[in-house]
Amino acid sequence: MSTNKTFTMIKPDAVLDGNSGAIIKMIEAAGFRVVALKKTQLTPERAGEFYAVHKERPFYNDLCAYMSSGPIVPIILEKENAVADFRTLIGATNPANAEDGTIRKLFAKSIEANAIHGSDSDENAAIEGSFFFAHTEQF
Ligand code: RTP
Ligand code: MG
Repeated sequence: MSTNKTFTMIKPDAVLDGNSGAIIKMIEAAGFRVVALKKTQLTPERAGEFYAVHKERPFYNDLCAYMSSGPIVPIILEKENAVADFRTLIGATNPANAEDGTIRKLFAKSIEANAIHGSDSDENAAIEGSFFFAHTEQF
């Protein structure tokens, strides 16, 4: 079996609501293995760097303010077909459109405060994972 990695982060709304444990439990129950995990907080500048791809989007400034407003839990995960399967597990960006049983359907508050991030490609998963974790922190 060949596995690959994805990167996720539990966003400030979900961490502050005390939902980190329930979300990690769902992730592990879906067959993902935790490779690296911690709790930290982004500065607005680092949030801007993480979401630089969205620089020209109208929601960029709000997103950077929100993502630096409280603690986050970044996690590297491993599984067969990790990136695509994880996007299925979290559901649509807007929780109003998310399928029943997805993490965003269960825990997201709004299109912005949507509980969790999921990488959109293998390449971005590697870039995003190394944004938060040294190689010596990944097992
Ligand atoms: P993510 O990158 O966080 O996994 O989310 P995604 O791929 O489903 O959505 P993306 O288009 O990459 O947007 C990144 C994050 O920006 C916020 N957002 N706000 N106000 C808005 O219209 C809006 N649209 C997106 C969300 O927090 C989204 O997850
Ligand atoms: Mg995205």
